[in-house]
Amino acid sequence: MKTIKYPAKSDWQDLILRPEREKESLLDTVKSVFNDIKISGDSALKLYTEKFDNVNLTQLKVSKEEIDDSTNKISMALQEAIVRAKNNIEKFHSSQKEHPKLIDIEPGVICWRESRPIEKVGLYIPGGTAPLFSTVLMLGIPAKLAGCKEIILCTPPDSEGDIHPAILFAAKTVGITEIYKVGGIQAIAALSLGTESIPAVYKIFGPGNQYVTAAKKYAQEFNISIDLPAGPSEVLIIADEQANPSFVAADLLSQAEHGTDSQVIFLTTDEAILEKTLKEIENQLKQLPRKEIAAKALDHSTAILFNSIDECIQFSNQYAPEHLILAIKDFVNYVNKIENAGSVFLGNYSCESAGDYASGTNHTLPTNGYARNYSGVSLDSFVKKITFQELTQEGIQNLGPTIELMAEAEELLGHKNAVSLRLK
Ligand code: HSO
Ligand code: ZN
Repeated sequence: MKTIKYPAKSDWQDLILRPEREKESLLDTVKSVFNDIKISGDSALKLYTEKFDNVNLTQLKVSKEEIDDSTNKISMALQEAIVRAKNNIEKFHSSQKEHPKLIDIEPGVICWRESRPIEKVGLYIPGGTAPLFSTVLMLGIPAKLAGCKEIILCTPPDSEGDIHPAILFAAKTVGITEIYKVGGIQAIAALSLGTESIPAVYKIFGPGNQYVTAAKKYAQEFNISIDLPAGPSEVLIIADEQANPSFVAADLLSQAEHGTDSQVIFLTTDEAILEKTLKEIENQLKQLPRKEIAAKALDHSTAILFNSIDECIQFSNQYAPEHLILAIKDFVNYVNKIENAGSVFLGNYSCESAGDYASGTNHTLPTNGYARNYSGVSLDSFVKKITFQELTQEGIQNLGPTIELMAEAEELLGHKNAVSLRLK
């Protein structure tokens, strides 16, 4: 971890830059996979699965027996943990339900807004080094609560043609039954275009590598929307003199272990805490099975000493972290000052892992500075909001002349006429 002491404000802009990522254009690859899926559907999906996942599948859909069997393949303790997390996530996301409010704008003019579920959604769960079954909960629970009619889950199979049982158990717990063994660009293409066995959807959610990310970007050309522009995980921690260096180190490492491209930032006002935390990172890193990954992430991460917590907050607002941890005594005084962050963790005991798994908030959050203009996934991500209005005869009598005047000024006499006829 690079250490910087009391940087000048003019240097902040450079310090908030995310590590440069390969700019290789994957568009040609993405387009050609989409084209193959469009022409050959399932048989192209199977060929790609053979090529990239090294398995020859006869059936893409996970059977009911496979889903049910997941229960026998994971411990009772893990099953209970998943159910508990599910209940907490459900509790928090249920509280996001909105009830239509009828607004009396003027006499005879009533307007309101109602949510409707996005009918068909696709959830992508990556395979690879860590089976992210927690993401099944984070996407599946709000999709169910919103009332999405079709929830299609795609995830790549292992070389035996199996899906990790915890992914299947999480899906079963949420009530998702349409699960397909397909990953990568081809999964996103199938969800975008539809094949014989995989239905096309209207919105695609979920994390993924650079290929999946490029494919989600391209899917938007087919009028499909996506959850968030994806990027590597990140956390920014602000600590004062009362922070616990071993907690801070553990939280930094918990994000660093996600991937070599993860970024962790540590800001403090206390030089002793800085030194102790760096030492703790060194010690704890050695114990982690994913130490090589975490070490690479730490190579492009920074610890910065600042003069005041206010300055730390200003820097954090400029950086706009996916996760922000305030390991400071009087965090209540700073909550209002936070402008840009995906999800915030307050005090020494609120570790990011709590939000990653089980406290109730969603872990699909804006990265790469997008916390400046995007929210994380929530119930809202799975609905559209439709506005309604009812004007009575009295309403149009009252408001009509105003509309006529504006229409005439825009030289749209057809618009004016629609009112004038009703005023007669
Ligand atoms: N921290 C990740 C989410 C996650 N962590 C899943 C563990 N499992 C989002 O940045
Ligand atoms: Zn995490």
